[in-house]
Amino acid sequence: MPINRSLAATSGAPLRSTVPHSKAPMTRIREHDLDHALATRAVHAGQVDDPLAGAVMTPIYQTSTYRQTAIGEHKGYEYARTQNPTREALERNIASLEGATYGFAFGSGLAATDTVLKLLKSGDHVVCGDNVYGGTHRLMERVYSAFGLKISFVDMRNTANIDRAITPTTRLVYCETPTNPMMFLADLSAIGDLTQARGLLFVVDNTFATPVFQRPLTHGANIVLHSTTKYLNGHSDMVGGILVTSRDDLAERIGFLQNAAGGVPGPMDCWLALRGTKTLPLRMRQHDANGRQLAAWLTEQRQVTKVYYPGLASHPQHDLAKRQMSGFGGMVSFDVGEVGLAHRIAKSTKIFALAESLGGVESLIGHPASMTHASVPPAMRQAMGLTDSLIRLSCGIEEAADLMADLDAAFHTRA
Ligand code: P1T
Repeated sequence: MPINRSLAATSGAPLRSTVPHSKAPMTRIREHDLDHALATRAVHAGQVDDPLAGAVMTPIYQTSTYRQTAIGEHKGYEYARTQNPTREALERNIASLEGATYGFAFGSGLAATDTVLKLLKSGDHVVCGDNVYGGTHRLMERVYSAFGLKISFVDMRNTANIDRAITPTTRLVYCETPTNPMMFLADLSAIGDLTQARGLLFVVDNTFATPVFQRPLTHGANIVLHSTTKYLNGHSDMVGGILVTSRDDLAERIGFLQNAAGGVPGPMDCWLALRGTKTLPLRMRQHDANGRQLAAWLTEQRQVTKVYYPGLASHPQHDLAKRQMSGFGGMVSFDVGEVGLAHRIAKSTKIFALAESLGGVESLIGHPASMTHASVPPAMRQAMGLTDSLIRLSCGIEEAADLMADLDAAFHTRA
């Protein structure tokens, strides 16, 4: 089947807006955006050709507004907070990869999480994984609790913990799997069944696995969230987030919030993310291969007391990982049992850059206790095994042997 990317197929190119002011803008995939296999969709889904010059790449519509031919007469684009063709291409592309109907891009992953929490109201209760990105924890605890949301943080490795935490005011279950940085898994199908039976919203942050390795909507999730800053962009050159869903009612409300609260990304960042997703399946293969090799190598190092990677047969949830993921990715955490050694390793690598973030082509090393998860209370960190001697690796796409040699040299740096 030919790939249809005409602008008319995108928007219907109406002369009059299809989005009345009272209605939310909703970016919906077109039927043909679900044609073909994932790797083909990564390159083509959601894109539009440039109607002016026929540019093969979706242009960056770097504009804040659009000319109207008469009052209320336009091509479906009025103001760039509400609609932008580059953003819509990205929203359709990632919705297609996740098998969703609608996509909504935001200025950061946390802005996407913020929008999820705005679906709720004061007094509502959220059951959230106890191990989530530190910023997600901080947003819930330090921002939304002041607006009357009640949050319970539970260990989602055991679905029964979620069941036990549910109260009559529970509205939402918020889950990361694999988790950042402990690489704990949650059983998506089991939680999908539970939330459906209890009438709760089920939101999954799929940033670590990406749709290449895991598609939460097929397990009963209602909304999938990404920090597009990470693997989807893959080149560490923008910050963004996205929500995708197939539910019309949720799409309408998220679209309303995207426009009403305005946490949208700029077109340049959307374009960078869109360029990234074209190579996502290719990059994930190499991240995964490097993740597997490095995790296995780490288990053999005498300085390493523990390795956290779902692709290891020794991972307590390896069977679940094999069931719900088709690859394990490039994130590996390990403990060296001694804070001083962790600090020495983190500052001594040459290829691995000591930096926040993850998912880029370049390898990064991080110290979660003082970096990404510094805002999580120390007692909570300790309880889940997130010690001060834990190191997190984002394995890039470099040669695995070079990465191992880099770590090996860092392991042997003298105090
Ligand atoms: O940084 P931002 O684009 O706002 O995304 C937030 C976010 C959401 N979900 C997960 C799983 C994340 O890892 C993040 C951001 N994480 C880092 C910056 C980090 O180094 O872990």
